Amino acid sequence: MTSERRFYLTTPIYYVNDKPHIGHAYTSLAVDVLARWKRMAGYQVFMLTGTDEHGQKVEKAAEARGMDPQAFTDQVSQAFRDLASRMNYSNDDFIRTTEERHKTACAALWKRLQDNGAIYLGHYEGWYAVRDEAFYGPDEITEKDGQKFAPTGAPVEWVREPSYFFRLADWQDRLLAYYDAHPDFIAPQTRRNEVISFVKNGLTDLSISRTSFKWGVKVPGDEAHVMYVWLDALTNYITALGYPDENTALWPFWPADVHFVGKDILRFHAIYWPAFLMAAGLPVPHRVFAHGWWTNEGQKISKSVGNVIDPLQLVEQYGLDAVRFFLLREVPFGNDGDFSRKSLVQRLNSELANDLGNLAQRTLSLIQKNCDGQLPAAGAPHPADAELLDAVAALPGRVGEALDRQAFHEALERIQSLSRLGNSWIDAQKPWSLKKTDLVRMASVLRHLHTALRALATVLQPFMPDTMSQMLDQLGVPVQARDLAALDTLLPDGTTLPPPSPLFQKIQDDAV
Ligand code: ME8
Repeated sequence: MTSERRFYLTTPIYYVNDKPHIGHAYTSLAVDVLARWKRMAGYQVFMLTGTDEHGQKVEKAAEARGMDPQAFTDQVSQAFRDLASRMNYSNDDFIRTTEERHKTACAALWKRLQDNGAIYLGHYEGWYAVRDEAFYGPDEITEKDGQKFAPTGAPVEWVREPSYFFRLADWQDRLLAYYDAHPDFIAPQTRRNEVISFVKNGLTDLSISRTSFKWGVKVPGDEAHVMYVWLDALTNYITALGYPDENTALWPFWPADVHFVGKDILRFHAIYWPAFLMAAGLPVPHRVFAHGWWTNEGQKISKSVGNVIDPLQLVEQYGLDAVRFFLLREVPFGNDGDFSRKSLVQRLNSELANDLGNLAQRTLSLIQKNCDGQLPAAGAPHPADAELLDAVAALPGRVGEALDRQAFHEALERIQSLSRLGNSWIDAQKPWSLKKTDLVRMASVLRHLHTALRALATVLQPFMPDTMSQMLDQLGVPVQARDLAALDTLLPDGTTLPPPSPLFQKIQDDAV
């Protein structure tokens, strides 16, 4: 395979200070859908997720539970691993920053930065927010009731300690030149503009080690220091490919095609990370996509408000694929979105049960009843066919185009519009009436509808893998003919189709 056919995509690695919630499930879901799509399009894909286990925030969380940090991180990291399997994510690796391979990679990157003159020893004095694991300048701080806060709302504390610094200020112009030469590096556009204006305002050197606590990767040659947790965390993306060994089978996946992140951590990925990489002489990722923030029924999701949404509870109640579909369908990827059970139920009932489910059930029952469950042959072309068949032929390209921009909602809208077209087409062609007047045309109409359903089920696989696999079973599509290229080959006439059963149930939810 050529290098163009490789695709590497990552989720953030999540802090293990608390159990996973809907926001974590959401980012990983988006990554999973794109990973599955690219595999289906013939790419060699590597999808990475994992947990970020060092730093003061995790150390404090362990302390608060009276646990040793390693035992604590073992426990919470497992909850993220379980989430990945329950949500049916297709990650190829799950990385933990407490693993030896990662410590090796961090030490190697540090040495390379040091050898390249990008690091110096100094003294840090300034504001630090443990919740964000981030340093803030004096102009960013506000005060309320005697407590100082970062712009994110996180409380800050004054830190004064010896520290190694990364010469970030040196990279200001080169970063701006990089953004300019690579307009797709930061998405969406509004966030790109924010990053550029932040960098234009001036960068200061970045403190990259701490001495006031121990829970981190030790700085090589100066063990009184642990590495700043963000330098440690970002390195995970290359650790997983074998860094510092650049001869591994996975290393050709670098640079990453897309790092998916929430908008809260874009600065780290779009400023610090490319600067570290350039300073180390390593290639910079192709793209960082920062999606928006979920609120719950209009409220910020927070433990203190008590409105944290447990993704596994939702799955329990509504089914895995319904939840996967809803999360990416409801909100334009990149925008903030509000989670509401009412809109979840509405979407599932109207788009899955009514539109797609009905189209499948109507078509497959008619084939079962009127064609002895054998896939009918398409008859002579009819002027009405083009409307449906042209839309079917265009579907994979249109979905792929949207997914290449990480516009998941648009991909689903394009799919949805074919389901709607299928329903209006079946109503207009009335195969149930043709049964009495023109059996050849009836067979042809049902065959075209089958072709449309096959395309719909194929392109929906990344979003709803289990349900679409059942749908493809019902459509008689062999397992080896379910990728995008297979759509170019028609199924043989007469293929036996099993008796259909409804794929989506309407939800009655009295609570909404
Ligand atoms: O920041 N809506 O980890 P983290 C949408 N360890 N997405 C949300 C969300 C919400 N309400 N809440 C969380 C870290 N997320 C670092 C990352 S990467 C090298 C290190 C998602 O556990 C979103 O992707 O705080 C956000 O960026 C991420 O969880 C933050 O996870």
